[in-house]
Amino acid sequence: MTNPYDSAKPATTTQTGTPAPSDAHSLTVGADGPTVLHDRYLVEKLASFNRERVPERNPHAKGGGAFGEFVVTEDVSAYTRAAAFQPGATSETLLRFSSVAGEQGSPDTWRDVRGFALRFYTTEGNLDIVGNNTPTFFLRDAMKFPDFIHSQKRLGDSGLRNADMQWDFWTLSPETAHQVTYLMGDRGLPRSWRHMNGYGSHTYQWVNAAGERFWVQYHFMSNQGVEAMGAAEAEQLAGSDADFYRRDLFDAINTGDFPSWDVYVQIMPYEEAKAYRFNPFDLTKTWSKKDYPRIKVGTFTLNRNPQNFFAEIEQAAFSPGNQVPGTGISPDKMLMARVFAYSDAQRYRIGANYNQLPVNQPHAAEVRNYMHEGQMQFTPNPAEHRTYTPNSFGAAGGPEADPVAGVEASWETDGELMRAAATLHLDDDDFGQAGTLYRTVFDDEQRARFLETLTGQGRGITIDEIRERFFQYWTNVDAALGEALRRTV
Ligand code: HDE
Repeated sequence: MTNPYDSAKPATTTQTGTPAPSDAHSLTVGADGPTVLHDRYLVEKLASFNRERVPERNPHAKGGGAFGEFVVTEDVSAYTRAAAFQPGATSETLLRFSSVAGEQGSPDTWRDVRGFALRFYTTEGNLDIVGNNTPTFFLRDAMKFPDFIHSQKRLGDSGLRNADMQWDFWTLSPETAHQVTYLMGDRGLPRSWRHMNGYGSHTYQWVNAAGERFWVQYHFMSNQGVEAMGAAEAEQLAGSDADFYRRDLFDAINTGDFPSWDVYVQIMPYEEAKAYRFNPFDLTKTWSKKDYPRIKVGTFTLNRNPQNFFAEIEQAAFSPGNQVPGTGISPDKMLMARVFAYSDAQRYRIGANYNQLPVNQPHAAEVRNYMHEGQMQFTPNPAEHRTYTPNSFGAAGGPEADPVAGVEASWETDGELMRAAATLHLDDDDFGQAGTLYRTVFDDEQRARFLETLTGQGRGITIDEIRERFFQYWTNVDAALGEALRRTV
């Protein structure tokens, strides 16, 4: 193999293609004289350097990702007409993993929920299922989201993270108990991104070719198995290798050890939502797999690392609003707010035309609309294309909306406008499913690690009133657990 270091280097250029004079010397008066302002290459290079960072995601700043392929191996066409979910269909995918609370430079192995943002580049446009490695979330109303994230980040005066703040919020918001139980359990410290499951978390909607509607929960089951990392190892790695997960994924794919996940769905017939014992649109709850067993759809495999981390991962812009014909959202309050929030965040982080970046463009469908201009417009429309619709210029004049192809998920709704807690169903309460998770899903070793973690958490609380609520919160989850914590903390 020729030595790559022997090849003659191409000439560096300015951003407009002109050969660059030097990457070592500024333009000065004499070798030792003042630097002149008209050194455009120096100014261009320094100005570019000052603008290299886009605002990090808030939350989910730290992460990593890769591309791959999804193959449908089963027949779920009875439930959805989406082209990407038809038997034998294949779609390119992008998956970004992330942590939630940490900033971009934070250690991968801090205890946290992990983001699992999955994109299918389908022939009907991009489908994004932007979930986590947990099937639930802390909240059921978006109004509390900014406050929740603030409580997980840093105190206003010292800029420090703080256990009192975290547990003050959690113990004043009982709906968080199910997700906090996941967070303080093994899911909060995965062995790697490859060794964890992903979940859509919300209830979504599927619509089949006959127009019949179903409620859906997405599950992405790791074929690498689900493994946890011990707290001591995680703490050591937080110091010695802050990018442990990112490196693990990149190296695995580089060596051809391609991770894969099986895609499953739980399907609830449309009408059953009304009578289900839990509110099926309550993001803090799971659907019993006895009531609605997982149905396999196919498998996706990650087999290609990004060529450029910033361009393809830092600027990847996922949104739960990116649905395709045959899929859609549900009346889950949090999900509906996310449909607005993600594109708002991305217009701020990246710019008005962020969807024209290669990583965000559809890769298997065309873009045709009348949104022609705005900051950094990348792809001008054909000259004969009109800037408005309706117009009298036929196909050349531009596209026309298609109410059949573009049909969206829907549901019936009525009632007075109000601000109120969601109506709870028969078995709904904030601690029941958390208790079930602790008592029947965790095994003995997991329960022991869980108690150890909570003991450490409890010892970090310095305000008596919050500590007492901490004990009560866990007693509500499981009385024996609450008593044990009163002994150990
Ligand atoms: Fe996010 N979330 N979120 N979130 N979220 C963002 O998007 C938001 C929620 C999740 O790898 C942001 O571009 C609101 C639930 C992931 O690029 C932002 C609410 C779930 C990622 C945002 C939620 C998530 C994000 C940050 C309450 C799991 C990383 C910047 C309604 C089911 C995606 C950005 C990636 C990122 C808003 C709640 C998961 C600010 C308003 C619930 C995996 O738009």
